Amino acid sequence: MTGYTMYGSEMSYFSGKARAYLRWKGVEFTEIAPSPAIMKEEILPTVGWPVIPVLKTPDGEFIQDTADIIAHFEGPIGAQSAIPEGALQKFVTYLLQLFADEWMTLPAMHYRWNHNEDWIYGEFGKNAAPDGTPEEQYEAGKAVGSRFKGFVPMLGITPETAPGIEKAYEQFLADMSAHLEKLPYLLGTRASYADFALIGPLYAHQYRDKFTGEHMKRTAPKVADYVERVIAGEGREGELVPLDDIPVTLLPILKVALAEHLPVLLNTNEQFKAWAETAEPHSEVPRGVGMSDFSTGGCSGVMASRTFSLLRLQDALDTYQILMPSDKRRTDAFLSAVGGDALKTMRIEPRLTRRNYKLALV
Ligand SMILES: N[C@@H](CCC(=O)N[C@@H](CS)C(=O)NCC(=O)O)C(=O)O
Repeated sequence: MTGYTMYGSEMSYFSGKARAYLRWKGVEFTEIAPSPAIMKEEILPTVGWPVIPVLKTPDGEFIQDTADIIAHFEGPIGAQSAIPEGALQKFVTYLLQLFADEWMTLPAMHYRWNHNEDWIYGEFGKNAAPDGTPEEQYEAGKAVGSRFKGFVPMLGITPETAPGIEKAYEQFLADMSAHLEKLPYLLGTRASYADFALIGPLYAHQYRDKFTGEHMKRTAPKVADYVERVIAGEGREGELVPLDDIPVTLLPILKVALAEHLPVLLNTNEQFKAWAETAEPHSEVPRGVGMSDFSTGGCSGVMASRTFSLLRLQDALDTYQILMPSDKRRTDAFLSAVGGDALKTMRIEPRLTRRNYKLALV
């Protein structure tokens, strides 16, 4: 497993997820922050849109999407798998990925763009104009960063929702700190897939961004320590919790995640279904299919209904729908305990897939 190149960045949410996994898995890879030339000459002609992380294999194949990057190394290689074997732990892993990838974008983007804006422009600028003066780097960074800042309103991040986003994040830090009192990783004494997913929001934005990171280290040092361990690829030894159990200390996190995210997912699914009724078979799916009301930390707002979230949800539902009866009974009891009853009957129809690095109908 040599000769892999990951086009990624220290400032990028999903690069952190992929990097943590690749290190944990022991993959030899070189990470390169894509210059404008790499973006134009390598990523755009193959992947078709400007995105990171992108993994280039020794055969010259390009893999985009962190789930696909991880899947590339899981399975037949014979080494330790990141995905738990236990049915309930596997299902919860995909629920945690859904939360980490698709809901934690709220605090990540809020804190970056409302508390670290000037600082992050400087960071983007170090990549975009490595030889420039600090002023030139700031301007170059602003040109790059403006595109990402542009996502803030469609995530429903406004002055009205900001206090709720902060309240929910503080609650998450408290719940995660309580969990880490009991276990060093989400599902045991070793790291697994859900830990890599959580590193997406927790590393680049919540730990590495200057002011947010200082806040985490001051108020939730156990979470900061966890982030340092997972991003370093630690946690290869140890075990997952025996008997396919879910640590009770994860329940508060999952309850809030489902209470806040599920209404948005249900509404997005309805809007997606309505869109699909008139769509051509196998067509590309738009990134948004309308707007959804949401509530977080007691504040309400409106956000774009993002179709990609349904793909991550589909992975969780797929594991649920093939459960053996005894696993299903345990999983149903678990879902009732965390407020996830709606998932028992939910279907993504038509099914989603990824084609040519984009979301598409199967
Ligand atoms: N779901 C993808 C998302 C990748 C992604 O959103 N990357 C961000 C940077 S962290 C990006 O480049 N976004 C550009 C865009 O969304 O247009 C994954 O898991 O890899």
